[in-house]
Amino acid sequence: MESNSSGRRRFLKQAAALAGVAAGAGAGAEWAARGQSAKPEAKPDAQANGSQDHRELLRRGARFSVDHITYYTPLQDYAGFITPAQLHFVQQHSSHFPEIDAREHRLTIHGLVDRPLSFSMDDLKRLPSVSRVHFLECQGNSSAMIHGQGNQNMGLPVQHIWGMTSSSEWTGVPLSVLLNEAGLQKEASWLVYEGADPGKFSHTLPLGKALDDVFVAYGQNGDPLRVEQGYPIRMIVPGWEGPFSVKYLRHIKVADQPYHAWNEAMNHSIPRADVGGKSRWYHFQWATKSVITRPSAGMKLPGRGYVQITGLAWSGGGAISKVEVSTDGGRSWKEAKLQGPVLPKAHTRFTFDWNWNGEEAVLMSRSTDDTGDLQPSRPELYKNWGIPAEDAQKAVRTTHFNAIQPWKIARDGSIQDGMFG
Ligand SMILES: Nc1nc2c(c(=O)[nH]1)N[C@H]1C(S)=C(S)[C@@H](COP(=O)(O)O)O[C@H]1N2
Ligand SMILES: [Mo]
Repeated sequence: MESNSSGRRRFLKQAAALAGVAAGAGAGAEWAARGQSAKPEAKPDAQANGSQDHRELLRRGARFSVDHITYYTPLQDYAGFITPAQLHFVQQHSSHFPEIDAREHRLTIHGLVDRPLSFSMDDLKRLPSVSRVHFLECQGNSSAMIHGQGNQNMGLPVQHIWGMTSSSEWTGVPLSVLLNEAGLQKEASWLVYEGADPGKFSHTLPLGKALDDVFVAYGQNGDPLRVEQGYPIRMIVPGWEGPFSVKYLRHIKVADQPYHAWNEAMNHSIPRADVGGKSRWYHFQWATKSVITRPSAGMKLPGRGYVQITGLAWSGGGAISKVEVSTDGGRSWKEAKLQGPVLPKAHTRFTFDWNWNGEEAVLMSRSTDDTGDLQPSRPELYKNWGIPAEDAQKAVRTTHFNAIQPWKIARDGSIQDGMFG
């Protein structure tokens, strides 16, 4: 035990050093290269159950590579605060989606428990359930790299910049119910859990969050989960970065320390100037964000006059309490209307009445959540993160990005991404 744990510490130190080197040598470049190797005309085997129109919308932004499948939600093309399931974004770290026979699928709970357990889908559906609306968001969504100069996404619609977030009503069993069934031992303090996809996508979670509001979902907007969203079951970790919500969930191990699965320690670590260029592994909860989805980049205003501005706001910390809109690049702000229901850790729709006078304009939204957290501008965010001013124009790989999004409107009504000038 003694030698094991010191061995583990040694391993962690080496892993830390490696993560630092890998990130310094350009984990961002690797990410970008993946994007460039994309073949948007390719089609996955598992297909959305949507209409032809919906499929067309998704295909526009799809990216595929040997180890990665990405679909972006067309945020500009739906109303309300629930993302139609067939438009949900997809971030899959394997070449294809697993085809799982739900009748055979089992979820096991083992490790520091009194009774290791194995649940069938029928077992899970017999247990007390909850239905809750929550957003999911990839840790890389809307990041500086996506906006960066020379990046292929530059000037494309909001879908390609902000479309790695979606909101659904998820139904499932609270994880606390399952863990209580298994009986937690007193050293239990962390979970590590694994999906049944080819890459065995795994993640770590502190027990406090697991017992708070996490659940194992089998329903999405009243239907079974889509294959792309983790059929037959996935973890839902409300308000936290996407990778915590492991799809195709099959094993949960209760442990007394965090694990550092590949995607946590390597793939999803980021170098941070404010901690001396070291890599930071965990980011947990999303801060508050908002974005105007209409009008937005790639669209054209038909002429001066009335325009409804609309968008989405959310926070991993709670419910949205206020959204403000600026039409003059942040010089003045006015409060937008929130379309109910306004739910914690869920997208909230806002609207704002505007009369365009035909002159150049810069539209922005900024959200405040019920903990008082205010969405920062990009310079404010970089200041918080200790990113030097001379680097601020560079497309640094800053995941967990929540800066205010400017949309620049020209006199002819055309609209562009104004994040970098
Ligand atoms: N099993 C499994 N779970 C996973 C992933 C994966 O590749 N495999 N991707 C993670 C990441 S990085 C994100 S952002 C979310 C995306 O969920 P979605 O594909 O349902 O939108 O799932 C997470 N859970
Ligand atoms: Mo992600």
